[in-house]
Amino acid sequence: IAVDAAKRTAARTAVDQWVTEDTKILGIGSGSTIVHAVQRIAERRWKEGELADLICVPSSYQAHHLILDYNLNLGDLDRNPNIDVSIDGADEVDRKMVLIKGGGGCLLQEKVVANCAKHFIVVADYTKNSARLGEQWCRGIPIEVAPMAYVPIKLQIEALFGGEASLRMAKVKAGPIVTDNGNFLMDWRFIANREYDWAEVNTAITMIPGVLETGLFVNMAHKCYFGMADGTVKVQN
Ligand code: DER
Repeated sequence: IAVDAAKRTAARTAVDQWVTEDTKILGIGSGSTIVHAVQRIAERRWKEGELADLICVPSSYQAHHLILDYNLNLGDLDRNPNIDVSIDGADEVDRKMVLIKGGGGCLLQEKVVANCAKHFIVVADYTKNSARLGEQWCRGIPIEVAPMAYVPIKLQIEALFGGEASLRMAKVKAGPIVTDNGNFLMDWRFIANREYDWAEVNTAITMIPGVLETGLFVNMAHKCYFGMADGTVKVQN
């Protein structure tokens, strides 16, 4: 329960600091932490009569339904490409603010929405706060790929950077997970004690034909709010 309480504290703190009456367009991330952020926005909208004009742009079907469930104004990038603030979770954050995202399989739209935002704010519990990537998150770096290309992509990533890239299989559906965009997901378990230049890795993997997006968010996060086990919030810039 401590982890969920930490997610809640981080999310509510970030919303109250970054969503003001001047915030016109807000990007909504995906996962469990962002639910607390949307609940805080809904509380301020419907209990405190604030944020009536706020437009929320989703980064997944989950975020889309979350916005509708709380009767917030639903936007999209066709009409609202200039996002003021985007708030999203992360699977891990290192000391240089490199993020691993995609644990929930929504990394492609999340990265697009985050890129459209003037400020990209990450909200997370203390288990995501690492000195270096891989310290706590052991499921590897998610990569969204075109279904027909996943084997050559696997071979090329392993040849370039070592480790093992595997297709993410569904649990309550036979076969591989299919993303909101109709693609496959791979998880690349990199070599734990090897020093990687994550900007270089992100670029190299993204350039492999058939790769749509990686879950490496390099130089994107503006601030990260970590909910700590003692109920406090630690802010990392
Ligand atoms: O899949 C994602 O990118 C999610 O944002 C994930 O990174 C965070 O999910 P959580 O808030 O449920 O931990």
